[in-house]
Amino acid sequence: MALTLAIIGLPQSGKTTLFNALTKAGAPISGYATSSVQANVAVVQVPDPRLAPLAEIFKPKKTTYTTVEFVDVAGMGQATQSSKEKREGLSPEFLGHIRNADALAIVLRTFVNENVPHIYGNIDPDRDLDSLNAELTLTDLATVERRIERTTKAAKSGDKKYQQELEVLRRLQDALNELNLASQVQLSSQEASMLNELFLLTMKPRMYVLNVSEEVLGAANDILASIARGESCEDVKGELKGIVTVAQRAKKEGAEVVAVSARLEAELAELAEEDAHEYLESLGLPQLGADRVIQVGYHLLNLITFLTAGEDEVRAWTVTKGAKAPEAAGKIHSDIERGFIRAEVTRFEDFMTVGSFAAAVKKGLQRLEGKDYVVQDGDIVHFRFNVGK
Ligand SMILES: Nc1nc2c(ncn2[C@@H]2O[C@H](COP(=O)(O)OP(=O)(O)OP(=O)(O)O)[C@@H](O)[C@H]2O)c(=O)[nH]1
Ligand SMILES: [Mg+2]
Repeated sequence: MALTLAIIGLPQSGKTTLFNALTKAGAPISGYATSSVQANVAVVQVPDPRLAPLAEIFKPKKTTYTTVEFVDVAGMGQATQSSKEKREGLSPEFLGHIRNADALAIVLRTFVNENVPHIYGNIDPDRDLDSLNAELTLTDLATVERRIERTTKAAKSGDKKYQQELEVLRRLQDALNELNLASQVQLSSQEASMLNELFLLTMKPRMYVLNVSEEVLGAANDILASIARGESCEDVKGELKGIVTVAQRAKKEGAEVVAVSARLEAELAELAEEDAHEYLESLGLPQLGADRVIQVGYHLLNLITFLTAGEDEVRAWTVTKGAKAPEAAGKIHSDIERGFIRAEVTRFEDFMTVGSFAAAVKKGLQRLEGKDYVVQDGDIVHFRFNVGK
């Protein structure tokens, strides 16, 4: 099952435009709308520059990319406006869609477009993020308070487990009451796993997608790079100011941030790949923003890619960071996990310098790894296994 990123943001921030760009750039495998709340769902391929050169060498019958799922949900705006008075958080229909997401892609508008009014009357991504966060934290607060009620009753039995749980829930309650994100609360791994079943929205890993005007895209990318390096970028004007503020916030939170022009991306997605790349080059941009969003989203999910390569298929596979060789084998087939003997591992970069597995063995570039080997991103793996009788 593909892991899911929910695209959320204020009304008219460019969510659907981005979604369309993502699904075209990433070649949708499936797309459908669900339930009463309108949602667009699509599984997209994760762009991986390693597959094409491998396919060049192996000339396989099939090349297979890893995938992630994006959901574009309408409805947050209405919830934002009504619940401001009622302090009740998000509507249940909307929630259903984002509760189960593994991470959030939060679209923040900085683009100027006179034909697209902003619900708050002017452009201010920092305020918009506050507003979205308020919505999410209030929803989480309601969840936590319901749980506190239940746990308080259970704790009357004197069971220590419930006392502990209550203590953690109260800490969360205090943080959320101050409109802090649950992810900013210090928790031990045991405490964090205890909270998993609450599916808190502000616990989810998040990326900020700044939807910027096409004209400032280059400058926005420079700013993101500078801030990532720890520079301050105080001396900017206009639209760039908001971009700096969000980038600094992201850095403080440990969240990812990407700048795109959703409209430009949607237009580029209509072009043939070659034309799109030519156009990007003319703008001085290294890569499609949609590709960046997919790749950053993929890493946000704590996933890495290992590769298999042969004449039948060149393929990228997803495992969670830290997975050991047998678990990776199990992604291919449970028999391979069960009968795991060894993994022959060649680094992609090493393989490309020699061009074949035989040459890699000869040059000592292929390792034999056992069941405790932690698979690394970019490993080309061949599993030896034996399922016996
Ligand atoms: N200038 C400019 N306009 C954009 C950009 N992205 C989106 N728009 C326009 O903004 C409007 C809203 O875009 P949508 O993608 O529908 O926004 P949304 O967030 O899905 O809106 P709701 O689903 O109604 O909440 C459309 O008219 C888009 O053409 C952009 O990067 N630049
Ligand atoms: Mg939309």
